[in-house]
Amino acid sequence: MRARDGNIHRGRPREGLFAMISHLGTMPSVVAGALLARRLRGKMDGVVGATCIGDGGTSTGAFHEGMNLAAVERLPFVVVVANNQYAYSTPTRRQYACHDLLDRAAGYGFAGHSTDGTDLGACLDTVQNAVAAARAGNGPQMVVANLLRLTGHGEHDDASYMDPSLRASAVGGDCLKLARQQILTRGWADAADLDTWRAKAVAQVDAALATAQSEAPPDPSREDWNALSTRDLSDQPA
Ligand SMILES: Cc1ncc(C[n+]2csc(CCOP(=O)(O)OP(=O)(O)O)c2C)c(N)n1
Ligand SMILES: [Mg+2]
Repeated sequence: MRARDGNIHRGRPREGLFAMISHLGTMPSVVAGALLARRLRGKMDGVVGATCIGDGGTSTGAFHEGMNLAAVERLPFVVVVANNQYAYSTPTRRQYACHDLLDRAAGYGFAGHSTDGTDLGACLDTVQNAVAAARAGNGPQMVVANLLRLTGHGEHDDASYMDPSLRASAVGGDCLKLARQQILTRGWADAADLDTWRAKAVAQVDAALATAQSEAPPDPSREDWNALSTRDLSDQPA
């Protein structure tokens, strides 16, 4: 990102990867719109559109509009909700009044799937089934993965508001540690490989950080970096 933007705003629209929009709830509308555009051009050929969102994001008006459009148009659309029990500091009991976020799937006309968000294998199976169902013409699919956000929302948030009993509950496992265990148990990779990949990733992050920190700060009147791989899709400096 050349330190110019948050690390989740990159995209490659020509390859069908849209840069995430920070305004919560908008991505379902963007993905549904893209799917509709493909259909109108007669280019569906098995394509499935997917996006993910947090529990807090599901309360926005934009989320509702996107979900409704996807359902009415019966688009091959998959939305994965990471229900991590908090939106910033807002606990889920202050976020929604339905029993389970999955209850909303039926209201929208989506098929619903619940999964243990701390279980890598369960997540892979659930998302794979949802994608297959969407691809097979069964309309939009909503996956709700339950887990606990073990840190704050961002670096600035120490998560001191978090109910400590949640850590000991079924959702409280550390996804990364559990995934490592599962990968080893299932023989998908061995410990030496995992350690090497981790060390390589850490080195890459350290190098990127050092590069970003050694560069001059961006000059807004000259800077032409942008999050999209296709420059013609964004405004250029005068
Ligand atoms: C439309 C809109 N309103 C408010 C915000 C500010 N905001 C950013 S993240 C966030 C909480 C999101 O909660 P959740 O989706 O559960 O994500 P998590 O905190 O678990 O990462 C809020 C309110 C925003 N980005 N967009
Ligand atoms: Mg959340």
